[in-house]
Amino acid sequence: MTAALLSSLTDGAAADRPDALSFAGRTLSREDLLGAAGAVAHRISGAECVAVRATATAETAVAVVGGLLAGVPVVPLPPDAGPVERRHILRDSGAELVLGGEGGENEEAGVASVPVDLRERADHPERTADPDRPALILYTSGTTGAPKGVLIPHDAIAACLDGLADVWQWTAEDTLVHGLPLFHVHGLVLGVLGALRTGCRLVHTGRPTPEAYAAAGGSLYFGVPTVWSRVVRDPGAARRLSGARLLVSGSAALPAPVFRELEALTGQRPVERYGMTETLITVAARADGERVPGRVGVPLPGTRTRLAAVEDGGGIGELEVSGPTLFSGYLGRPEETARAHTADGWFRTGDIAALDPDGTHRIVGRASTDLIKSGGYRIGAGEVENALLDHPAVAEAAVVGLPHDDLGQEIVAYVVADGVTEQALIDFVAGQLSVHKRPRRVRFLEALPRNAMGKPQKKLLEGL
Ligand code: MCA
Ligand code: AMP
Repeated sequence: MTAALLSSLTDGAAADRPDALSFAGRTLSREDLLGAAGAVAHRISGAECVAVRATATAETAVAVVGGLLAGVPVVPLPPDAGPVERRHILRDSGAELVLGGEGGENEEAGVASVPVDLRERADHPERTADPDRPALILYTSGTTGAPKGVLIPHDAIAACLDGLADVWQWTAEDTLVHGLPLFHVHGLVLGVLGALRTGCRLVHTGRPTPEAYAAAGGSLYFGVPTVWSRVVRDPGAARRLSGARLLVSGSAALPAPVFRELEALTGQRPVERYGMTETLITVAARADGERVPGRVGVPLPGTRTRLAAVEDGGGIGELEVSGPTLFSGYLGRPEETARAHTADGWFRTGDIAALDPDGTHRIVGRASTDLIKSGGYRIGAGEVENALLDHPAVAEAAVVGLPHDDLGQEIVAYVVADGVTEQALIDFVAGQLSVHKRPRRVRFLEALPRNAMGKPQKKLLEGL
C-alpha cells in the first residue's frame, strides 16, 4: 500500500544532514527545506492554484514542496518562457500568484509575484491532501495549439516513486545526481520529489554537463539521452561515473551506440525507463534485470500495458496503459481528455511499441510526427508554427523534427516569408515561447508543398 505523498515528505525517512540537498552548490538540510516550505505553505494557504518560476534552484524545490504541504496545486513555469507561453499557462491554469517570480514578467497576466526566502522557517500545516485537487499541473504540448495542463494527483506521484524505488532498489543510501530542468516530470517529480520520498541525498548540478556529473560522486544518475551522448563524448568524465550504482536514461530513446559506449567507458549498462507527463513513469528496466539497448523494461507494479491495433499479430502497435500513476485529465478540456482514453478507460500514449516475448517493451516510434522530442523535451509542431505565424513577415510555416545526433530530433521550420533572416525567426520563437522550442534551422521556400485538401505535406519537406 502506497503511503501518502505528504507524510513521506515530512517524515524525514533518512537521517538528516546539512547537505542533504544541493542545488548548483547551494546546500540545505531536509529540515531547512521543510521549514522554508512550511513558510511558503502558510503564505499561499487558501489559494486555488499557484505557479512557480521553476529555475533549477533550491527555491523551486522549496516552493513546490510548500504547495504540496498547503494542498494547493502547483504549476511549474519554465523560467525562460516568453510572454506568449507564460500568459497562456497563467491564464489557463488560473494561478493566483507566481512564487519566485520576477515582478514585471507577470504583470501582463495580472498575477502577483511572491519571493521565496530560503531563510524563512515555519511548521508545515498538518493536513492530508484533498484527493480532488491535483498536486501538480504540468503544461505539455499536443500536436496542435497551445500546451495543455496535465492534472497530476498526489497518489499518482507516490505510486510512481514507490514503483521506481522498487525496480531500481532506490533507497536512502543513494546519492542521486542530475541537472535536469525542474518544470517536467523527469527533473521535478523523479529528480526532486523522488529524492525526498526515498530519503536519499540529492545533488542537482544546475546544468546536466558531463563535468558536473563526473564531479558529483553519486550512486544514482538521471539523464536524458542527449546528456548521455554528451557524457560519452567526454571519455574522462564518463570514466569517473564507473563507481556509480545505476545510470538511468529516459524521456526519449537512448541510441544503441550511446548505450554501448557508456558500457565501454563506465563498465556498466544503463537502465532505460519510459513514461509521459500524462502517465508518469509506467515502464522501466529493473536494476536486477536484463539491460538491453532499446528495451525500456517492464510495467511498474500495478501498471498494465497493452498494444492496440496489433498488425498481423506481430506484437507491435500503439501502447495503451492503465494503472495508479495516470493523470486525472487535461485541465478544462473534457473532450480532449476523453479522446486520449479508450472506452474502457486506458490511456492512449500515441507511442508505437513492440512487446518482446519476455514481456519487455521497446518504443519504436510515435503515431504523430507533429510531436517532436528534442533534447528530451516534448514540443508540438503546431505551437511553434503558430509562434512563427505571429511574426509579421511570415505567411506560411510548417515545423518538423529531423533526426539529430545530439538532440535526437532537431526542430526545423519551413517558412514562406519575406524580409526576415533565419536568426531573427529563431530568436523570435525563443523569445515568445521557451528557448528549447526554438527552431534550430529555418528554411525559406516559395510555397509549402500541400495536398489536394490544402494541408502541408510534411513528409515532402525533408531535404528541401
Ligand atoms: C541559445 N540560447 C538562446 C538562444 N539560442 N537563448 C535565447 N535565444 C536564442 N535564440 C541559449 C539558452 O538560453 C541557453 O543558455 C543556451 O543557449 C543553451 O540552451 P539550449 O540550446 O536549449 O541547450 P542545449 O544544450 O541544446 O540543451 C540540451 C539539454 C536540454 C541540456 C540536454 O535539452 C535539457 O535540459 N533537456 C532535458 C529535457 C527534460 O528534462 N525532459 C523531460 C520531460 P544558458 O546555457 O545560459 O541557459 S518529462 C518526460 O519526458 C517524461 C515524463 C519522461 O519520460 O521523463
Ligand atoms: P513528455 O510528455 O515530455 O513527458 O514526453 C513523453 C514522450 O517521451 C513519450 O510519449 C515518448 O514518446 C517519449 N519517451 C519517454 N521515455 C522514452 C524512452 N525511454 N524511449 C523512447 N521514448 C521515450
